[in-house]
Amino acid sequence: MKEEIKSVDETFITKAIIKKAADDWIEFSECDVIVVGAGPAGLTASIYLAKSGLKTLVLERRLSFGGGIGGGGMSLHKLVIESPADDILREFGCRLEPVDDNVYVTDTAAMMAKLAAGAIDAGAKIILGVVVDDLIFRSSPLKIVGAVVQWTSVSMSGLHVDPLPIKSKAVIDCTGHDAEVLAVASRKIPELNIMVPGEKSMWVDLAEKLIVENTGEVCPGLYVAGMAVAALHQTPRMGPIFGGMLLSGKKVAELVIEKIKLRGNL
Ligand code: 48F
Repeated sequence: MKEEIKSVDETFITKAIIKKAADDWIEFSECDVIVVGAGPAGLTASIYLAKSGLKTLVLERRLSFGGGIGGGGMSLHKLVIESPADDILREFGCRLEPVDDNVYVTDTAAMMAKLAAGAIDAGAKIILGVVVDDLIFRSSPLKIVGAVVQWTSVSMSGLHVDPLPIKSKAVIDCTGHDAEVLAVASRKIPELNIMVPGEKSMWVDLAEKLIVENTGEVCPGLYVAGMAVAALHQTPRMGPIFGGMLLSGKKVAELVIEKIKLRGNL
């Protein structure tokens, strides 16, 4: 005989959600790393950051993760991955189909799901529906010490609602083509001398190489990975080939882990 469905009072649902969400926000209001954007670069970075034991918070504007993965190439549900980035996807159980020597194709849905599951299983906290619209900074020495967060829905409404600050040892801009966090830093903290000229037109091989090469620290406490690197360094775009995004995410994680360990904070 089937068990009867458990009866749950309406206000119990309300209280459980508010209490548990508040617990998370309080817990993560001070963390090791804030990753802004849950696209391929942000998800990959958060996997390795969380695996290393760092308290990692991923803040994503949309109500879904994956960023540009879901759109595949011109909305076709496949993406191209070149080696050695295929190893990263294999590590998280994503199936790859070889199409040439060291070149593979995967399903967009599989890649989104496997990277996100990898990050969550490693211990990263992903919060959807929030936008990072500013940074917290200190001078002497000049450094970034956190990010400022607003609900996406509030931000879209145009209502005047003050956001909330979250402190961290590092903030990583993984916001993609518009490099939104760096753009804010450039506009609102001019002493950082950050310029965001935007990416160049397509040149796949060069783009993939330069994305990984230029991934790294922008100023103390602020890092960049993924397509935001191209916007910062005015390097070419590459379209729906994703090896560079994954390798960039992994590289930034390694740099942040190294830096935080060096500071003796871990
Ligand atoms: O755009 P996105 O996928 O960036 P990425 O990780 O990868 C780029 C590729 O998708 C593709 C490409 C590579 O071949 O050219 O375009 O560099 O993911 C960025 C994520 O950041 C979120 C956005 O919704 C997306 O999911 N995002 C952008 N700005 C903010 C943000 C913000 N200010 N606050 C929170 N999330």
